[in-house]
Amino acid sequence: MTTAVPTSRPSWASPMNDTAATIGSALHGTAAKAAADVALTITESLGVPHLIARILVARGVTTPDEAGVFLKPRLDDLSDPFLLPDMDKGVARLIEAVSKSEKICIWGDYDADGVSCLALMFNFLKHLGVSAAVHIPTREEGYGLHIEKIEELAKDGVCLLVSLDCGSSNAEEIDHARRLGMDTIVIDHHEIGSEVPRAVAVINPKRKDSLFPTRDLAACGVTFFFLLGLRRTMHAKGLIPGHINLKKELDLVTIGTVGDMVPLTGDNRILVRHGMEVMNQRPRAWLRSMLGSRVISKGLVNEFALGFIIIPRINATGRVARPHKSFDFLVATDDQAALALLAELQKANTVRQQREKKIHDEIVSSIGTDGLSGRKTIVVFNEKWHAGVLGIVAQKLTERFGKPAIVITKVKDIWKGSGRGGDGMDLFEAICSLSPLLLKYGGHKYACGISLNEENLPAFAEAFEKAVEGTITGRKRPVHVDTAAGFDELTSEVMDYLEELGPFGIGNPRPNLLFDAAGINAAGNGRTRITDGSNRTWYGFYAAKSPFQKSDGARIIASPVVRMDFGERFIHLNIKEMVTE
Ligand SMILES: [Mn+2]
Repeated sequence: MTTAVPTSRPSWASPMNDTAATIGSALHGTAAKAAADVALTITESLGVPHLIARILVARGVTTPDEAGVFLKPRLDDLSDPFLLPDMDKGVARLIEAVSKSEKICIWGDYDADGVSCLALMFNFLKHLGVSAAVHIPTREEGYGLHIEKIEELAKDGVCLLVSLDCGSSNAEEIDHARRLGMDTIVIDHHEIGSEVPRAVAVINPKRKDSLFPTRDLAACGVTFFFLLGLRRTMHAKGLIPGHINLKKELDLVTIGTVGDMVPLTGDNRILVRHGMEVMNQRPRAWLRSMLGSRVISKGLVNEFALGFIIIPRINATGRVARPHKSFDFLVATDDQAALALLAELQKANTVRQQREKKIHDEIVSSIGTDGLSGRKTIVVFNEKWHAGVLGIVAQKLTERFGKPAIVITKVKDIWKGSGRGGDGMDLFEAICSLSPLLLKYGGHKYACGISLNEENLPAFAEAFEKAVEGTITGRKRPVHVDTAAGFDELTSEVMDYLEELGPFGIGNPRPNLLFDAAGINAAGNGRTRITDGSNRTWYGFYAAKSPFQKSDGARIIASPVVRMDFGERFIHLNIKEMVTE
């Protein structure tokens, strides 16, 4: 019962392309009447403004109870960890390893989600007096479990391997580990085939037999639920003296959850909401270093700080240096150590930006400013490009030219590429249809990774162009609208309530409202002046590519935000779409 179309990127990220608006409601007749009734009941029983109630209904809320949970989600509202498959087996095996003092290795991934999982698990084991070995493969080694390293770990006497944010597609490696006397617990969230690896436990909400309500957890979410289950079981058995505080670990869960771009709904929203609170109230050493050195300028940790400052820095070490630095940073307990590690992260981030810019500029100058105007796709390759930044470069090309882009480089003897798709097409579907030309491939609707042999490069570029030509619908992603609203509904109280609908991001974008404006004018400096029916003036910002015509009346889709100007609160309208016909 929602008219909202989730965006593929956070609502606070770069402005969306000008798109055809879906104005008006998809709800008609009895459905619309039912929605209006629910909104009224929510307003009456909770005393929330009617506009807020309508937005809640647009986001799938059907009762006042659900509305209450949405506005004030408690950690107690999190799903039961034991609804995840194999949870009991995984918990039992880890407890056995701890009680027998077995050597444990935790194996992760080099991105923000992978590193956060490791930090979560490491911190918990440290509480239990266990010092686990930590392995993070570099990009050169490649994602996932590897036979060579597993053999090395076996020689070192590791009995239990905990595979975090990876492992779901490593059946062979896990079999090999078992033959060497090493058990494996997989804690992951990647798609998993019908053949589940024969590990002691494969804890993954995407398993077909999973009963867990939130299918789209990031791996750090799965890890957090594992730790909740582990803590509960250890308490019941009297194995933990005192209390282990897991709430303070929610900063890590937030980094991985936002970093992996999973929808901020259900359990994810609860985790990130409380994670933001934890970060603002009790920043740990890693965050104190960022606040103290003004990498985050104000003392305000929000969606913007996460998406544009924190996560890119955590990711940068895995792209251009050693991912271990980010892990060390996140588990640091000493302020001096955190500060020194921050300097390394900052350096990695600068290098990352430089490499990205160099490749991007090179591509743009080679394909021309029109982005190969005759073609629907951009496929470019060069053996000198650095593999760690290809995805970001592809993203920028897609945003700039509005075409799916795949950027490919040579790693050892094979060519590896990273792609981003555009509106109105399914990138993964297009790639699947080209599998005969590829060695490996993976991804989803908007992003993919591929590897192929050199001789197939030109054929792949041609075949990709054809595949996309066939699938592209030409339909642009519509701007979502939660509900129509009146200007007189934009009160200070409503603005406070709007923030309670956050944290905003993928799956939970900032509300967009449809207004009837009496007049619209350009007001200089990119600002737009809007006059409402009562002749009041509002200001907004319209990030359109083409300037709009002055108009005596228009419907606008806008997201209201509070801005501080000269110490005063102003309601500012971020205009997403203008409908002037
Ligand atoms: Mn992940």
